[in-house]
Amino acid sequence: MKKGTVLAAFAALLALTGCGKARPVLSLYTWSDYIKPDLVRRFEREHGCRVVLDTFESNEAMYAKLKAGATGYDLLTPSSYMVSLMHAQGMLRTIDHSLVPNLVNVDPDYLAIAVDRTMDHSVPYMIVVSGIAYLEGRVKDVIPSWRMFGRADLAGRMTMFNDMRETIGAALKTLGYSINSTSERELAEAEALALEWKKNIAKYDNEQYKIGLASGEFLLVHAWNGDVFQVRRENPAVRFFVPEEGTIISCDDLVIPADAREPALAHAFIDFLHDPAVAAENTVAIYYLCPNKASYPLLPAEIRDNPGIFLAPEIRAKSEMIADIGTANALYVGVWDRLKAAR
Ligand code: N2P
Repeated sequence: MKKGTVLAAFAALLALTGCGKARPVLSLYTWSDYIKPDLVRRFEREHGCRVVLDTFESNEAMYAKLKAGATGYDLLTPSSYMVSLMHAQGMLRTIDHSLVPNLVNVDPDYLAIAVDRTMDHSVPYMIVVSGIAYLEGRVKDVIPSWRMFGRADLAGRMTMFNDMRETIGAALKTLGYSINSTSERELAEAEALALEWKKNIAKYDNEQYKIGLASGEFLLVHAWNGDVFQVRRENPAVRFFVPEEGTIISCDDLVIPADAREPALAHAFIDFLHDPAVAAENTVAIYYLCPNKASYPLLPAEIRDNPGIFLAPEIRAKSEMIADIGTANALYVGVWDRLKAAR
C-alpha cells in the first residue's frame, strides 16, 4: 500500500470508530447511579462527543472541591439549596432557554414550589425523597419513624447519611422542628438525639449503604428513594418507608458552572434529558422522578403507583425542602463537626 492509501485507510478507520480528531468532551459531575448509562452513550452518538462522568457524594463535598479550585466541569447536579448558594456567589451560568426547547415539558406544579422558578440558572433534574430502607424479615417491629435509629438491637447494622443537612434534618423532624431550623435550642436538641443514634450506627455513609443493604451487611439504612428501588432489583427483601414525622424532599438541578468549557453541549444535554421519552426512560432506570410532566404518562404503573416516588399528599404536607439558610449554616457545621468527632 502506498503511504497516501495507508493514511486514507487510517483516517477512514478513525472516522468509523469516532476517535479521530478530538471529539468535544462534556464533563459531568454528579451523584453516583444517577443517570442511565445507555442514555449517556446515546447522547454521545447523537452529538459526536464524549461524556466524562465524575461523582460526588454530597453537596458540601462537591462545593468544597470547586472552591478548592477544581475546574473543567460543564454540568453539575447540586440540590436546590446549594444551587441558591452557588448562584449567589456567581458560580453559575445563566441558562439560555433558546437552546433548551424541551423546558416546556418541565412540570409547572413543581416549578411553582421551586427555588429558581423561571429556570434562570438551573433546570430541575430529579426529585429525591429521603427515608429509611430495611430488609424485610430481618428487622422486627418496624415502625415508620426516624426513631428506628434509636433501636439498640440493630446497633452496628444501620447507617445514616454522611450529609449534615440530611442527618441533622432527620433529628429535627423527629422532634417536630423544621429541617431548616435556625434556632440554637432546637439544634442542640437535635444534636443530642443524633448523638444517641450515632451510638447505634455503623457509619455515616451516602454510597456504600446500597451494596451493604443488598448483601445484608446492613439491615436498616437512611436512604434516598431511587437508590433503594435500584437495590431492590438485587434483593427483593428491600423495603422503603417515609417516616411519619415527615421527611426531606430535595430537587437536584442541572446547572452549568460559570467556567464551563462546553456550554453549548451542556445546554444540549439538558435538552436531551428533558425530552419526555428520555426523561421517562431515565426515571424507569434510576427510580428518581424527573419533574417532566410530558413524561408522566409514559411511566409504568410500578413508578406511578409507587408511594415512595409519588408521595401521598399527607406525607408531602409534612415534608420540606432543604433551604439555603445563609449564615445559620455555621450552626449546622458546628453540630456536624461534633457529631462526626463523637465516639
Ligand atoms: C443518587 C443520589 C441521590 C441524590 N445516588 C441525592 N440528592
